Amino acid sequence: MPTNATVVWQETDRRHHLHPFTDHKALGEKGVRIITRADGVYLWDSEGNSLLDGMAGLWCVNIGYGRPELAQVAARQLEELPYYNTFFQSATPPVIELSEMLAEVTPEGLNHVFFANSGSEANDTIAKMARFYWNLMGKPNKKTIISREYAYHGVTIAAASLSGLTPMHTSFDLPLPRFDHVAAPYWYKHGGDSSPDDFGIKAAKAVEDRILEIGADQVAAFIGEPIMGAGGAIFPPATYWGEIQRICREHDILLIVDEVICGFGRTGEWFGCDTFDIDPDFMTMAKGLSSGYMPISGLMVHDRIAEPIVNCGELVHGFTYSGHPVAAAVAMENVRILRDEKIVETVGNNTGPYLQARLRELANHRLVGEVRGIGMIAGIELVEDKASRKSYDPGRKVGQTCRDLCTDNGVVVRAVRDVIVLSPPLIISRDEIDILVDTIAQTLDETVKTLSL
Ligand code: PXG
Repeated sequence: MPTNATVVWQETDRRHHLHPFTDHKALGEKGVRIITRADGVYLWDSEGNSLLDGMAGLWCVNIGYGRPELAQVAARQLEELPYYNTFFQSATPPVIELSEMLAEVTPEGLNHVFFANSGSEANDTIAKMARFYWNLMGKPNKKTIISREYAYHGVTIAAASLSGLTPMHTSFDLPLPRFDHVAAPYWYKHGGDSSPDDFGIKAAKAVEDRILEIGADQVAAFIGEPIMGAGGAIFPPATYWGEIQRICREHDILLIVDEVICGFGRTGEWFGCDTFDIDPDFMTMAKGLSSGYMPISGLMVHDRIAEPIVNCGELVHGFTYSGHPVAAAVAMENVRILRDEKIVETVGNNTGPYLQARLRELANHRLVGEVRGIGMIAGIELVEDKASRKSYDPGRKVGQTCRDLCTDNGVVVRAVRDVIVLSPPLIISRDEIDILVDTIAQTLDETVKTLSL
């Protein structure tokens, strides 16, 4: 039986709280899980159960929970200057210093940053900036942004239009005009008999074909996550990004890289752009920028396109909390910890390869079609038939069942369709990785039994 406090919270939540991406009727019947505290890679719920957080919250708590330095920095900033804005020729020290720090850690040429509060706001801002840029360049017809199926770029009206997950469109009559989508570089599902390298080239060619179909003079930009996260941990073949970059340059199309998940160490390098050798015009960052301790996001702008934006009059855009000083101070401390404690390097050459090697042991399990991943991000695709890569009927809810059993066994993972997705805090130790992987292995067996597969 749940405790009294849990029951009261659940009842109050049911009465008053609307949740994101939630079937409220189903939640009301089940009762919400209430997380009350966290430390390192562990969460505790209101019933005192501990859970190893294999998702770092929502792909964001890169430095792990409970770092007192971030709380102290926030408290100091709240006392000294809790708020001032960055409009009307003003700024605050944390936002200025964070801007410099971000120019240093991001790839060369990305030297200007605009701040927002969420990944969605940052991507909406980029959609506007791309329009602004081409208007300034005297090419006002260049307005279409090409994105991909399975993409997740957020939920505001432009970001949801950029996203390629169809359920996000149907409820809201989206996408807006001039947001277009092409096939994703999802080799396991769509690669057929092609080698991954050949398929990477083919998937990039789909972008070029669409550009030619629409007319390059109509296309503003292409946007992509280096590794697709919420769409199911989809890893591009090695040939993909180089070809995408060549195509964008050749057709004079801006290249936007959404690093909301990959950024700040998740791949074992600072950014997905470092992992895949991408030289973008815009880069979106959020989540790992503050390890989720405060809401903050940003978009980095390359020198080559900042020039007209900086020199051509007013940028008529901004949020009350663009560059919030407390969020900026916390983000700076977070980036300092990632840098000084060499957390990204540890993921790159120690714990990341260890996690990936341990996960590959699951590849022989009869449910597992593919294990894919790098650094601290991975997907385990569950299939009915390994040889033909055939998926289970979605009605059987194989992924969801496995995820729920993982939670019962003390480990939080995501299920996207039948892909079990992992994105643990970057500070996870080898012993904790063993617990995570061993629990998933055991749960795969339980999934087979529970569903009589
Ligand atoms: N870009 C990417 C690549 C993301 O993953 C966003 C933009 C939007 O960020 P905000 O801060 O507006 O949420 C995201 C967010 C999931 C899940 O279920 C993933 C995200 C958000 C919520 C849930 O995997 N990613």
